[in-house]
Amino acid sequence: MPINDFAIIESTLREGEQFVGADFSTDDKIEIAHSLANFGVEYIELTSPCASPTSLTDCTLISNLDINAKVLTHIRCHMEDAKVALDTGVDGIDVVIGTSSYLRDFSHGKSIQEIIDLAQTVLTYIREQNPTIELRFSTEDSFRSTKDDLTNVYQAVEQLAVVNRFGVADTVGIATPNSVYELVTTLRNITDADIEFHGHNDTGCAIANSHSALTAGATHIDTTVLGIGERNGITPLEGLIARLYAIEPDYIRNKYDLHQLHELNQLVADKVEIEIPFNHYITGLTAFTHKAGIHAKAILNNPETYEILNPNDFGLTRYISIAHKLTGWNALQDRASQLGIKMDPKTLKAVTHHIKAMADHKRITLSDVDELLHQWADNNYNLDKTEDSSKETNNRNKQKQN
Ligand code: HCA
Ligand code: CU
Repeated sequence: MPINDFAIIESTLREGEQFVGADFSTDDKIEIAHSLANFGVEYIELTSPCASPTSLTDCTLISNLDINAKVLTHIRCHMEDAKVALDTGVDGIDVVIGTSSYLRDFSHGKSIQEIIDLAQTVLTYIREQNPTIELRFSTEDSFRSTKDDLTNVYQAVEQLAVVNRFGVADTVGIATPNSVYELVTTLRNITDADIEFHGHNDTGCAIANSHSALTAGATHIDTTVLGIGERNGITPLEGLIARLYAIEPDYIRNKYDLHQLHELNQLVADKVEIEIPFNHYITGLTAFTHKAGIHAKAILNNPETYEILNPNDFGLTRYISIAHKLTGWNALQDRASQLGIKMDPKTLKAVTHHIKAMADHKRITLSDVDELLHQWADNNYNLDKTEDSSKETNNRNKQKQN
């Protein structure tokens, strides 16, 4: 199924607050909310107003901000929580209750029938109080709940005809793309309402699982910036964007302001006092860095040979690393022309050989390479000297080792 109609429920200000390093002040939340809305996420989910006194006031405050995103809050399936959430002025309420035996036995202690009864009471109440609020019902730990239990719960809620959206949650990161596809398909057969997927990343499947949910008919995906959340978090916003851009680049380019992604990542990384991981999707330091000579050559001819994401679309640039033993003469030629140096192919290949030999024995830097390119172009070295100078380097290094 083509990915051409979905929405992001951005939960940095809810699931993300559950990240061990997160302690957002009110101003932080306002800044992040603006930044998320400017990027273009459709929804911003906030911590339950029942979590703390400031969570309540922040919920009301952020609901009233002039931003281009709907504001949701997230509550337990609980009458008191529902009453407080309704008073905040949010655009929508996400209600959740655990259905796995773990959560029934070790958390809230309710049977499936009691869950159904409670859901009926709480959801009907919210709908009566506010006929237009967006109402979502989700089962926590869906992927360790039995199919029968889930079907019974979802069918009972569907019959109430009060919710706009159902959710499935991979609370512990156990799901795989196949199991997500299967569960979302089951739910799709129960309801015509929207379907949301929330996936934890304990086993590295969160992005693939989110994508699988969309292909099975889900309409909403939960993300957080940098994937922050409980334990190692959930589907990272940047990873979802990368995954979907790889399939529908035009659609994603038009839907979100991709140039803002890096700044948004840096903002959240600073607030939670972490670095953006070097290998992070799109915004990590090495996401657009190429190294091996054969990669560099093809990248210089046509970047798409080794890039499915165009860094320019994200306001970023690619980098070709050349100061190492895996370098190649095409990359060095490109560097030489950046420096305004002209070299005949024979000299270029010889200097490449020299640089590789040198890098075999010590770490070299881009300025070492630049210096060598200049020296060789100025004929300070000729081909005979090459041999000598690599020998010299070898000898020097050998002496150092001894
Ligand atoms: C949690 C709850 C939740 C809820 C997801 C949802 C989860 O563990 O804090 O409402 O869909 O992972 O199950 O984040
Ligand atoms: Cu979660």
